[in-house]
Amino acid sequence: MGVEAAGHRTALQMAQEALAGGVTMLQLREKHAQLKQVMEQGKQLRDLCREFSVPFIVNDRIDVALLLDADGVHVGQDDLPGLAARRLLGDDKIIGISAGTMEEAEWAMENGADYLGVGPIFSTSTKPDAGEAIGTGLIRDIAARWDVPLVGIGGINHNNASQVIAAGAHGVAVVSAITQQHDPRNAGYTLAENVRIALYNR
Ligand code: TZP
Ligand code: MG
Repeated sequence: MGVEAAGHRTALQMAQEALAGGVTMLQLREKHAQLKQVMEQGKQLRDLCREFSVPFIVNDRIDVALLLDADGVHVGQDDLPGLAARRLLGDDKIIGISAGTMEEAEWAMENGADYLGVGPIFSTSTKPDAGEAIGTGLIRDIAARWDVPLVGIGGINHNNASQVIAAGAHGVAVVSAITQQHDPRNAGYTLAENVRIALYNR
């Protein structure tokens, strides 16, 4: 969820609808806006997540996560390492780390990841530098090696989420499957429901 949301909705309205639909975690992902604006929006998103009892995660920025008293941070392979994030945030916060290869997954595990974000599973236009789609094989391979929560990301929607869960993911992370939809609340509901059904059937 970026500060600039799609269409006529603000990021806060979009988040409110997605949460009302039943999404189970929200990440503040903003790469371009001024930090004072990110902090302001972040406070509102954090308070909203607290109302819905849903964890609020900040992407990339450990400083912002700390200042907002977020529930955790998500770091990529180019961001501050997980162990450094842990020193700053402490043991009670969630630290998620991205992995697109087994080597990156190893690094993430060595860095104390609480969950791995694995992708891009399918092709995506939301993140132009995400690289080629990797499919669900890496999720299968990581799940066979470690007992760590896995979250698939990249081109996931209510139609293909079940494939990701069937491969061994515990959840999915999406941008466009909610933010680019006419009815984000219903999109969030359908996605969460399909994930629950796929987890039940695994
Ligand atoms: N990291 C890997 S793919 C991706 C990120 C942030 C973008 C996901 O967006 P979408 O619209 O769900 O494909
Ligand atoms: Mg990052």
